[in-house]
Amino acid sequence: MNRPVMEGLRLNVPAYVKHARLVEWVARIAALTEAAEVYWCDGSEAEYQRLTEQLVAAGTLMKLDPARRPRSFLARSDPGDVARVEDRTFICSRRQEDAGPTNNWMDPAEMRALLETGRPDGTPALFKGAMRGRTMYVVPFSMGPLGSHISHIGVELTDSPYVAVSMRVMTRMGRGALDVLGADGSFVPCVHTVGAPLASGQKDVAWPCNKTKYIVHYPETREIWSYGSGYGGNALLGKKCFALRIASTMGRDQGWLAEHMLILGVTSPQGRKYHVAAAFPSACGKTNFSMLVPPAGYEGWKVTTIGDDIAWIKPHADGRLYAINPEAGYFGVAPGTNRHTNPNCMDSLQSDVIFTNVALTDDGDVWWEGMTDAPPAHLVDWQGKDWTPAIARETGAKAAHPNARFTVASTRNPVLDHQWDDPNGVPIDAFVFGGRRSTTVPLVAEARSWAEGVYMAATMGSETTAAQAGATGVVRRDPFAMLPFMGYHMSDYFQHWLDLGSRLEREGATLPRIYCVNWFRKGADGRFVWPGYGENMRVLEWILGRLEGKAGGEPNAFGISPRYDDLRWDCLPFTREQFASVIGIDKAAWRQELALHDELFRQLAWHLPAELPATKAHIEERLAA
Ligand code: SAT
Ligand code: MN
Repeated sequence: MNRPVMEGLRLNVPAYVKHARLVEWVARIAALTEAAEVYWCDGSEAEYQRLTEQLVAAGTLMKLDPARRPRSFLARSDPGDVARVEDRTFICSRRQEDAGPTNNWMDPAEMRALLETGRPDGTPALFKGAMRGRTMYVVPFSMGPLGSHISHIGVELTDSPYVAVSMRVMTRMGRGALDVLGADGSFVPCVHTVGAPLASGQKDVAWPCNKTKYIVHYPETREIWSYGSGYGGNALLGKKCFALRIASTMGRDQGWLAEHMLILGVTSPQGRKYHVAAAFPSACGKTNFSMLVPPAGYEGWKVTTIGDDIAWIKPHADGRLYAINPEAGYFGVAPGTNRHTNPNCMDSLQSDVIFTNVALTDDGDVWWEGMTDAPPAHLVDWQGKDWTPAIARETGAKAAHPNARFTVASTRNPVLDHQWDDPNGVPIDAFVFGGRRSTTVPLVAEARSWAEGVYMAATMGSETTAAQAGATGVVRRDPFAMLPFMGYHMSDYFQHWLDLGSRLEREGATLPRIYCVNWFRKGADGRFVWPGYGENMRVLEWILGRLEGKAGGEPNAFGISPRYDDLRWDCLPFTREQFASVIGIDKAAWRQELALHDELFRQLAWHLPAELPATKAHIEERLAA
């Protein structure tokens, strides 16, 4: 193979790389960004060691105490780079209506001028020279088990070694992915720069980034370009950018689903196993649900994790939908995680973790709000400042940023499902959709049909969290928990779900049932009524009982919900009154809720499937009855 050597820059292509188009693209991006060096990641343990040591020397990572938190690190981001930036995220489809009203859109030619080629008025392209003084890492990765027919390959070019090491934790990264790619396999090209070129002799900062940020997707050519941020979904491009925004358009074109869903296995004491895929917005407990510990009274039940954030779901020849977790690690919210809310997660975090924006204890360990009842007497907060409970009382300063994260490999999880890496995936028995709603939406409701389930998912609302930049606690519609992650028009996506369901039904398949849940209703005292976490097992058991035709329920204006006696209450003091307050349908609240659904449908009027307003009319009739 022809191995290009550019002037002043060796591409350093390893002998095992056989893919000419990949090498040409690497050469083109290295030339555009004027990277000082090119390094191909092989994904080995030795490489991870070397890069993390280099990051420690650069001050980006701090090594935690090797006895308390072996092989673990703390990173502190720039205070201006702490979350996903939805207002800087673009879907650049050729036609604006294909991006839809819920996405930012720019004409692809205009965006390319801005990022790659320079504008007619002479403004230089943002990526021109953006990696000057930095190494460009070539990061090949597989989303999904290596070689699985459900998986896809991506290659990220990044000038952030923090991103390179994080991608090793979060994906099947390295040589194995290139082996799957072979000489001419297809891959999703992902270009990432922190947008902080270094002049010769200029000293670097611990967390380079740029105030200007662009997270850009070209759905037609399946490309991702990300500028200016080093954080999470803005920078680990396999995650939201590829596995949701680009993959959703691949799924539309190819007849499958890319969803913001955890996948769990649940096994009864009799040994029957089911698989549930559940969608919740960011920071609403997907990781906790996927690692649920069954409570007292549920001896012999087992919940195992396949994935905690993203599911790729494809119809199989047997008529069922099979899901894989495209990721290989967890990028989860630390604050609020503790031995009560998620003991399996706490166990996963004992070693081999990269923490970002949590607090540092005086003995070289980590802490975050909610980790223990009482905070340590002294900490260094996520911005590197002294923190004490007294300072917190006075100023309200949080020790950890509310969106502080851990990055850890799935294989650290003590309840990892034995099929988590199965190339065939697992067959899905039920879909669950849940928002964070302090009122209105019941604890659980079963859809009477696929279309009613799509309606529940499409009209889902949730109170915003710290996972996205902007105000928190505001209810916004978040259809399928996909609002920030859709790669095309939301209405076409609803249609895609409906079409897939009717196609499978026509073919005689038994579709997964669809459920809507809400763990977050609050009482008059402003506190959550439902205990949540492990107790969610009771709802899960009801769902499985419904699948088996054993559990009772009562038809409601909105789906079918359990009566008090349809759930098992062993070992949980939870009164009928409390239950009524989390399951009840308040007619006045629902009239207001439906008005909000109308607002959503008006916004999405273009291509909105007729089934949705029709389903709404049925709900209205039942409310009036
Ligand atoms: O930063 S991420 O987008 O990866 C996390 C999230 O919001 O779910
Ligand atoms: Mn997520």
